[in-house]
Order: sequence, then structure tokens, then C-alpha cells
Amino acid sequence: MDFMKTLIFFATYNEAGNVAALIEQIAERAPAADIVVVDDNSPDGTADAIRKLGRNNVTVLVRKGKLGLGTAHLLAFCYAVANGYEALVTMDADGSHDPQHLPALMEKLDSGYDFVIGSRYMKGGACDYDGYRLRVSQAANVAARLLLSVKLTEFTTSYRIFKVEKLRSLDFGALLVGGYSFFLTTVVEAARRGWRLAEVPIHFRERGYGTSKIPPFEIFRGVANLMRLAVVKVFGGKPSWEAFSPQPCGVCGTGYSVVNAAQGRMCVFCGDGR
Ligand SMILES: Nc1nc2c(ncn2[C@@H]2O[C@H](COP(=O)(O)OP(=O)(O)OP(=O)(O)O)[C@@H](O)[C@H]2O)c(=O)[nH]1
Ligand SMILES: [Mg+2]
Repeated sequence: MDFMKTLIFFATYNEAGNVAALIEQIAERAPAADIVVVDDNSPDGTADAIRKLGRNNVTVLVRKGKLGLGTAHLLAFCYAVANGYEALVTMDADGSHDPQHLPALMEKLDSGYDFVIGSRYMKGGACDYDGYRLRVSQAANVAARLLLSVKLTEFTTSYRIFKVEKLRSLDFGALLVGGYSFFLTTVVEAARRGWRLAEVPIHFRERGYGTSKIPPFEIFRGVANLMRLAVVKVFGGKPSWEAFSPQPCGVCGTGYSVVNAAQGRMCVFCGDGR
């Protein structure tokens, strides 16, 4: 298939035990795609483990420290736009997001959508979580569907594909929300702008090596963010159609400084707030 020029992104923090197999599996399923990794200077040497593979379609962007998962995704958005990609896939690097689903995500996007998310909860999907974690995740996704009236069964997982041209119409500053709330907020901002949204079923697996990086307080931040988005939906009116707006960063020299009207600016590459 002559697919769009595609970039596949994942963020890493201490995933040295997972990255080699992941990159190999991505290469099997999406051989024409480039890969960009945003690593937050993982102490376990993740960046070196990737460089050792010697693949010339893989770029590793190393940030100086743990600047968070949401800003890593924003950096990938900036990078995809700046480098002329047409499609951007985002996924986790810990083995939860199986590259076997890449062709389905890509084909669905190509059939006329702007955004496709891998769903654990639609027919045909599956989630290896159990007990408390499964119930929290299911409840969060049902609540999002009802409160936001967006017809998806999945909002929170980061296995997605975007039309890059559409990313330019998002207000990146509105996505500087901190932590895992980034993922729900992205879907809501896309829906408010009339993007065509779709989902395909995925089997979400338990992570491979290593440990989870989600701090427990993320649940509370997630609930607060969902309430905020529900209020914005009712009272927020039309979104501002601010174009893709990252600015040059005076400290690191990249063009990846994202501006948020309320919180000021943040460079999603070096973390500088000026
Ligand atoms: N660069 C960067 N990557 C991160 C950061 N936090 C998490 N990650 C990566 O983001 C992905 C998701 O993180 P996980 O810790 O697996 O979070 P999760 O999948 O929501 O939680 P589990 O279900 O417990 O695995 C993994 O590839 C992590 O290595 C961060 O602060 N910076
Ligand atoms: Mg995980």
C-alpha cells in the first residue's frame, strides 16, 4: 500500500528492556514509517539501547530530565508538523500497545478519518488489566462518553493515529494540561473542531519489562480534568481557531515553545518556561 508519509512516536522512561523488540515489530508491520522517540534521559540507558540498533529511520530526541508524558506527545506533534509528515502514530513503549494493530489504524485513517484511536472497550477489543485498574479505566471511559457526548468507547489510551495537517488546527497551548489528562483533552479538542473521529479494536496487554510510571494522584487530576472539559463543552462556545502556534525557544533554539494564554509558555523540548 502506498500509504501517507508516516511517523511513529513513542515516549520512553526506563524502557531499555522493551525498545529493541518494539522497534523490530514496528518495522515488520509498518516498514515504510520513520520512528521518533522522546526519551527523558532514562537512567537505565534506553536512548543508548535504541542507538545501538543502528537503524537509520529511528531518531531519538533526548530531553534533559523527566518532563512528563503529555509534553513528550506535544513534542512529537511539533516534530511531525515541522518535518512534513502526513500521518502520526502515537503509542506506549512498554509492550501494552501491540504493533500488530498498526495496519488497522493506518487503513482506518486512510478510509477518510482525521483521527483513529485503538479501543479496548469496543466490540473486538480487549484489556489485560484486572480488578481495580480495569474498573477505573472502564468507568473513566464511560463517563467521558456520556459527559462529553463524543461517540467513542475509548478516550484515554495513547494508541492513536492523526492526520498531521489536522494537528495544525489544534491550539497546542490548550493541551498543556499536565500528566495523563493530555490524552482525553486531545480527543475533546479534536471533537470540538469537527474532526472525523473513529476507533478500531485493540488488545491492550500488560506492560513488558519495568514498572508503571503513573503516580496515584493522576486519578484525581483525571476526574477534575473530565469535569472541566464537560463544563467547557456546555459553556465554552466555539473553540478559538488558533493555528499551530509553537514559537522559537530562546534557550535551546528549537521551534518547540508552546504558548498557553493562562499558564505562559513552555518549551516542550528543553522545559524552559520563559
Ligand atoms: N519521555 C517520557 N516518557 C514517559 C514518561 N512517563 C511515562 N513515559 C512513557 O510513556 C509510556 C506510558 O507510561 P506507563 O508507565 O506505561 O503508563 P501506563 O501505560 O499508563 O501505565 P501502566 O498500565 O501501569 O503501564 C511508556 O512508554 C513510558 O516509558 C515521562 O515522564 N517522560
Ligand atoms: Mg503502560
